[in-house]
Amino acid sequence: MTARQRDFTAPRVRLLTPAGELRPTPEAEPYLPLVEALPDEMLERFYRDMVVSRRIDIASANMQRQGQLALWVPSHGQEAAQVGSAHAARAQDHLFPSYREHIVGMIRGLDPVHILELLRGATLGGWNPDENGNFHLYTLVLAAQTLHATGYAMGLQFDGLSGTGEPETDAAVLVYYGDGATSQGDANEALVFASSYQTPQVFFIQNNHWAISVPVSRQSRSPLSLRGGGFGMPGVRIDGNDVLVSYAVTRQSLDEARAGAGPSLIEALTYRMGAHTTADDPTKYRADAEVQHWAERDPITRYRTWLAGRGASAAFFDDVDTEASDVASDLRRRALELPAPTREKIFAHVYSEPHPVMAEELAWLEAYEAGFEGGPA
Ligand SMILES: Cc1ncc(C[n+]2csc(CCOP(=O)(O)OP(=O)(O)O)c2C)c(N)n1
Ligand SMILES: [Mg+2]
Repeated sequence: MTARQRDFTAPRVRLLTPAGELRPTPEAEPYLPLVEALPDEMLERFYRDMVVSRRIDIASANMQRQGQLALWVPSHGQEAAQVGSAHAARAQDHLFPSYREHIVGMIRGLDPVHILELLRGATLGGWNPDENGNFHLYTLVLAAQTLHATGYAMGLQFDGLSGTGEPETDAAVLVYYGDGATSQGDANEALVFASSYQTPQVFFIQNNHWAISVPVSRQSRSPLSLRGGGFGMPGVRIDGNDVLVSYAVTRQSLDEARAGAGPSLIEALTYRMGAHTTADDPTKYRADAEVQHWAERDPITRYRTWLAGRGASAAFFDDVDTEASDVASDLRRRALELPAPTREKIFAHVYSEPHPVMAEELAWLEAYEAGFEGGPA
């Protein structure tokens, strides 16, 4: 045996077992007080948000199948990772999503109709993060948001908006990306800069085990949480289907980042139960047994069991179901009413001043479309 390291393992930090029992693993013990400090309303809110997320997922996937959305990006199975971590952020923090974090945006105050607007092709842009809880734009270019986030965190630091010792105003950055995105150069460059400048930042990897049809086992031979240590920052691997640990570990990491302790990395082990997007068919590349294994670790079921065990009533669960249905049907109704963008809008914001090429292209498009009037559709 040579001195070369061959053992690459990391414990999975967990508070809530798949059976819904609060039984912290040894590494999770220090996080327990953060959960014990949560009021009942917050614990109930976690459940509500996870159920709302799942209902919106179903309603939106249906809309895509009915031809009302160009695409839907499901988050079924990842509700605990997203809801727990989103609630860990403070109002002044900045969140940089990839493209699957719909409920994170909603928790920050984004009206989800703006997400459907994008996926319906009814807008040519996104939303203003300043008016939407510092929830930044979706980024389809894998891992690009990790660099945006690190740049933003450096800016916070240079502007003296973090690490001053004022917990109510010090800000931090939380950036989401996937297991596949960890292979991008951008993700690695972001880790280098974050570590070099000790940015106030948390990297949150949702390891849902697949990058479309490529399994995470192909992309990394060691737990992704170990990448933190390789770049000189703490890394922790959590059970991403446990909303309590997702909340507590992210809370602690963001608190430390705001206080000036530098960046850290969280790998949330979870599973994408559905397709990558509605354009994907996962039955072509993954085994039913694997999906079944994860179905038995469902984040909502385990949390519901725990809540019921500590006294949540049947009426509470019924109310949440009703509310989630209402939110989803209201969203659907509003999405169907979204006006299509006018053809002028495509050209209007390319340059700040009128531009002859834009005028020429608009005239061409108008003439082209006029050619269909009265003729074949
Ligand atoms: C730079 C870049 N390369 C490739 C793609 C195509 N692509 C879109 S999603 C995806 C897989 C991403 O997997 P992961 O990071 O694990 O996130 P997940 O979709 O599983 O949440 C790929 C390869 C892309 N969008 N951007
Ligand atoms: Mg993935």
